[in-house]
Amino acid sequence: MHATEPDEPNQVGAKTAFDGESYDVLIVGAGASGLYMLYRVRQLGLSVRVLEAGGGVGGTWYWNRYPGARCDTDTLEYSYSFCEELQQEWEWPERYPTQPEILRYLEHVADRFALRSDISFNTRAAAAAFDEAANRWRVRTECGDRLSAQFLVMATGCLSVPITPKFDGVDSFAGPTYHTGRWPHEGVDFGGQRVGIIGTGSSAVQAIPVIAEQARQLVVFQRTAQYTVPARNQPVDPELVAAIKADYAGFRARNRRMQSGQLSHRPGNDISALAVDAAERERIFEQRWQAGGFLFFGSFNDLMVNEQANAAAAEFVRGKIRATVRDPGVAELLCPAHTIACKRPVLDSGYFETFNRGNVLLVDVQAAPIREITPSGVRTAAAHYELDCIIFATGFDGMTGALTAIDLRGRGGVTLRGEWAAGPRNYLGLAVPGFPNLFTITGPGSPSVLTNMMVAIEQHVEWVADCIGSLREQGHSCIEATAAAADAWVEHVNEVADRTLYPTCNSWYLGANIPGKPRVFMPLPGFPAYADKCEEVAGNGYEGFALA
Ligand code: N01
Repeated sequence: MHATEPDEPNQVGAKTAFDGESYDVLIVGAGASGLYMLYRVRQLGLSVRVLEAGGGVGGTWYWNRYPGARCDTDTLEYSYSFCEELQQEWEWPERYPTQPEILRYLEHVADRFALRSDISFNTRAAAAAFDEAANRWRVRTECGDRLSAQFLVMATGCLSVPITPKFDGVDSFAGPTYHTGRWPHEGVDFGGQRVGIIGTGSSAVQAIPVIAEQARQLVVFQRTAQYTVPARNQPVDPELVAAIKADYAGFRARNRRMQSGQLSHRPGNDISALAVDAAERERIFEQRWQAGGFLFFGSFNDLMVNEQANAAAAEFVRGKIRATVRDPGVAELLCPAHTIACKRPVLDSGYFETFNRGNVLLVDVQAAPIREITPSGVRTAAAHYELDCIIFATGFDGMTGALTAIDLRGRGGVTLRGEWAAGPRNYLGLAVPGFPNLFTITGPGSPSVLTNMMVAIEQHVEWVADCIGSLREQGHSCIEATAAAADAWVEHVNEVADRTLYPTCNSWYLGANIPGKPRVFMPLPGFPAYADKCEEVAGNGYEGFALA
């Protein structure tokens, strides 16, 4: 039995009042990017509709309701900057916002700016084709609506298509199964249960300590051990809040000049890890470990470009794991061997400590892989584990998954799936040759997930809105990335990534979590140079684009 998805889209045939309507702009997705895109399009005075698969706004924060879910960017930075009153008035209680708080915030934004009237909920975009004769996108939803628009903006998120590995027997399990990315709205009571959780990525690392406190037994199936750094969540510091709010606009502007799009008030240490002796290196790592959060990854300026520097940071974290986990065998199993931070860095609240609990069992599924799911549990190559429920914390088809899930067809009926079969090919992570008037917010080839997502989203939305406004002002009806610009861009993204240690391990950044997905490093390391490039392109009359 599988837990049902919390929201089922309308069935084919159950058309809405918007069937047959045409708009200036159609937006797919009402998460943080879709909401802001809607707000900006309205400011242009254009007609617009948003198609949203879920039953409410929030995107990631609508779907990911697993226990312990919270953002790992500081609250004061993981929020919109476009409205001074909003950012002054909103009060975040803790250093990192919980999923319910972020959702409450996004719902507030939707209400405050009366955005809901232009959003069709429970409406999943199924297909979109560019009609060359009419110069319009024709969009079909799963419920059978047909809408059209001059511009189509994909605000579909970087991590919105959950992946459940195709384990043998996965449908035979007698108890409920859950995916962290599709958590039941009513929550789950794990009291008295034997719970299995597969995966040890960011979602699992947040969920495991919370579920361990509720469950009778928690069995953690780990394929790759995880480096995680203490989040050190705490109530927000009122003095810091006052200081930031005294000049919020300046704070946002400074964050937009940071590579991470955040932490301008706590910048990284701009020296090499190899420029200091071992004792000093240890002192700096320790200082940042105690401060908590992503500050650790700013201990030195070369952790992601120099193998020796990276190895020093990795060894520091392994030392912490060995000092925390009482059973030396379990501690060794929890010690990762790969490059630190080449998989998406993880922050935790008591993750390694959880393995000292009597009711938590760590199972190494790298040494003894999962063979099958049985009606009563999980069988690995070494043993069978009896379980009452199973949680798949197995991640997402990142960056491209939500775009290729929709049957997108450009000029001549060419499909995006086909065009991207060997990896995403686009210009600035924003536009795809052959797909005119289509924009992708935080698409592959842009910094997106390597940057504070709110900063990445605002930069993209503002660029796209300005672009649409400028096209209309100048009487252009069509914009399309050129093939040459896209080829050069893909080459640039690869070159930049290859100068770092990011491509050195199996991560979803590389598509390595999906069997058969081409191994291409998808996000671009390099905000704010990227934002400057986007400005330059626009300033040069949309260089690299063909305008008609
Ligand atoms: O997913 P993941 P996630 N057999 O892909 C394992 C963001 N996020 O949902 O590493 C056994 O990271 C897989 O093992 P391996 C954040 O960007 C942010 O946790 O591939 N195991 C891995 O351990 C994050 O990176 C926040 O060997 C299998 C796990 O499943 C992204 O979302 C919170 C397997 C998947 O980890 C995704 O995180 C949560 C198999 N067949 C998420 N297949 C915050 O802001 C996969 N695995 C805090």
